[in-house]
Amino acid sequence: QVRATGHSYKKYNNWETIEAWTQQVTSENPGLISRSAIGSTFEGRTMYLLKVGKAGPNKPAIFMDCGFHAREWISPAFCQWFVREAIRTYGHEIHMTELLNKLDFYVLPVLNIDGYVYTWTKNRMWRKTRSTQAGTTCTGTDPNRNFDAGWCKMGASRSPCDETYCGPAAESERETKALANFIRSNLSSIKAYLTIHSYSQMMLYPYSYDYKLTENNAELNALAKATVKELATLHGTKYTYGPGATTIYPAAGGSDDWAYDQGIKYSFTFELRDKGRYGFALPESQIQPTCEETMLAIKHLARYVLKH
Ligand code: ING
Ligand code: ZN
Repeated sequence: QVRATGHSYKKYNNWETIEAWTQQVTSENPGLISRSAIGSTFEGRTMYLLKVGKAGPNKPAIFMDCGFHAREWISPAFCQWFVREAIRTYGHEIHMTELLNKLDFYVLPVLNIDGYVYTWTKNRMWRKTRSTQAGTTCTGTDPNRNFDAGWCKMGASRSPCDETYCGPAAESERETKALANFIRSNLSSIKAYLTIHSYSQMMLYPYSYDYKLTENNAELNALAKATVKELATLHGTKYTYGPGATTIYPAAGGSDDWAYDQGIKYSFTFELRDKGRYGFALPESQIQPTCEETMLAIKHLARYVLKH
């Protein structure tokens, strides 16, 4: 069977297509988008990062990544959708225009590229990276258990064959190391960290590695409440929200907890649609409604961050 290789925002795109899209969207929108590489994956693929915003001095930034877990295909679809909406509505819609004039969005379309490729070619339900190591025949580390935030202390496994394997050490994966290095190097500008997963319809904030609450828990709670309310205005999609440990499950080594402890006070994990009917295999017919409602949430959050 032959599948057209052209890019579509309403379809799931393979990595080859997404990679070509990062090049094309950048060259077609030079005043709004620039592309850099933050590293490469275990299998040698380039990790492209898009910077979306109108050029200006000393702008604050929001970092957003997609595709941590290979099988969560709606996540990379959302990062692509976000970039399109930014370029499509800049100069036409007042809120997007103000956002892009006053801050930059760093968008990492797929963190776990090797895993994503594997879900297209070998196993649709793969979650982890594709790194190998001496002493085991099992492949892959869970990138969202691999950050230096209570690393492997709970809700993670030290067994390389498990789905939540935390890796041989924190930041052992080339992909998580690249992301962490980029954030460490840009801490003075990054005001918010957003990481997009699926599924469950939840908006989570730290902590997941401990039952303790953050210093700004009340603010994060109020912001999450308002954000999921905004999301629901479009299609009535209901999200729950709260600290990760008590809202989904305790899990150490997550990127949102790590970013928060680096000093990024607005740090959230989004779990997009659905609640389990299709799960990771969310039909392509739901890409548009899911991305449209999530846009409302991200724009609401970004406006809040800009004002605070
Ligand atoms: N859920 C996340 C996971 O990595 C999570 C939940 C969020 C854990 C934040 C730790 C920190 O298990 C999915 N669906 O991947
Ligand atoms: Zn995930």
